[in-house]
Amino acid sequence: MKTKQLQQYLLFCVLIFVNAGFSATTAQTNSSKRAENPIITHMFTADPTARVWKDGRLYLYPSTDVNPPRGCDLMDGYHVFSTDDMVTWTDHGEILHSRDVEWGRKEGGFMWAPDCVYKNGKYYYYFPHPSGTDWNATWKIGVAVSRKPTSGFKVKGYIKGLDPLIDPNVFVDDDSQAYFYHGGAQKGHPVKGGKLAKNMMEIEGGMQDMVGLEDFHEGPFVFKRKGIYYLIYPDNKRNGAVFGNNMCYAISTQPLGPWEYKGVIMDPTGAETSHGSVVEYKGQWYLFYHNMAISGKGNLRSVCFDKLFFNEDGTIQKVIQTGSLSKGKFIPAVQHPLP
Ligand code: FUB
Repeated sequence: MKTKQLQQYLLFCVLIFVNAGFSATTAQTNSSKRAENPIITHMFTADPTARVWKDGRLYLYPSTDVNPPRGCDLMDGYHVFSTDDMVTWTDHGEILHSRDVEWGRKEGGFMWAPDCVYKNGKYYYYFPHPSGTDWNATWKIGVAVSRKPTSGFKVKGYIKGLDPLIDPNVFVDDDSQAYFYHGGAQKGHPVKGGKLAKNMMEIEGGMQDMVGLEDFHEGPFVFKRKGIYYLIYPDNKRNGAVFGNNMCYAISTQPLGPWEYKGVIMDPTGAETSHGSVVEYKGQWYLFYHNMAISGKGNLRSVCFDKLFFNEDGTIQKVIQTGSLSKGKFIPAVQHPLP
C-alpha cells in the first residue's frame, strides 16, 4: 500500500513538473510574440518616427546613439528598420551619415531626431544638423530624397529661412497638403509650424508659433485621427520628473493650431530625454519612444513601443510602459534603472 501511495505521489510530482514546463514554454512563446521592449538591441537607437508605407510594412526612422557617448555630440549615421508583425525587426542598414551632408559642420556628429514622409512617389527624409562649429547656433533642417524607403537617399539641401531649431516633423493632411514643424535646442522657444511647398523643401507663407502648448521642450510630432489634430511633445521635466521628461499632448481642429493642452500621455522613461511618435498599424495605435533600459545611461538609448488607446471623446489614455530588457534581463517598467 505504501509503495502504491509513493508511486502515486511520484506520478503526481512528474505531472506537476511537466505541466510547469509546458506553461513556461507557452509563456515564453507568448512574451516573445509580443516583442519585448526595447525592440532594437544590437545598437543604440533613439527618437523613433514610425511610418506605415503602401507595402503594408511599418518603418522606423530613429537616430543612432554612439557608444561611448559624449552627450549627444557624436550621433551619426541613421539606420532604418521595418516590420510586418511588430515582433521581427529588419535593420536595413545606414541610409545617411554626416559625411554625406555637404553644408554640414566639418566635425560631423549631431545627426539628431529625423522624420520621413512619402509624397508623390518620393520619400522625403528630414534631419537636423548644424552647419558650423558653434553647433547650437547653426542648426539647419536637411532634406534627403529617395524613391525607396530604405536606401538611395541623397541630400538635396536644407529648408531655408528657419530658426536654428531641431527635431523636424512633417504631417501630410488628407488633402495632401504637407505641414512642417520643428522645435527644441533654444530654451523657451515655441514650436514653429508652416505649410510646405509642393517641392517639400520650402515654406509657403512663413512659419508661425504653435500656440497653446504647456512647457514645450522639444520633439514635436503631429498626427490626425477622426478629424482631430494631435501634437505630442516632451515637456521640461515638470511635476518633479527628475529622471526625464513627461510626454504631453495638445489637440486642435486645425493643423497649425491654436492648440488646447490636454495633459501627459507617458511618464518619464528614465532616459535623459523623451521623444516619440504615434502611428496606427493593423487597427492598433502605438506610441514609439526610447528609454535607457539596456545601457543604464541616459544618452545611450533604445527604442520601445507600447499600445496607445483613445477615449470616446478623442482624449488619449496614459500609455503604460511595459517591461524592458536591461543588460539582457527582462524587467518590468516600474523597475527601470534610474540614475
Ligand atoms: O537625440 C538627440 C536629441 O535628443 C533629439 O533631437 C531630441 O529630441 C532629444 O531626444
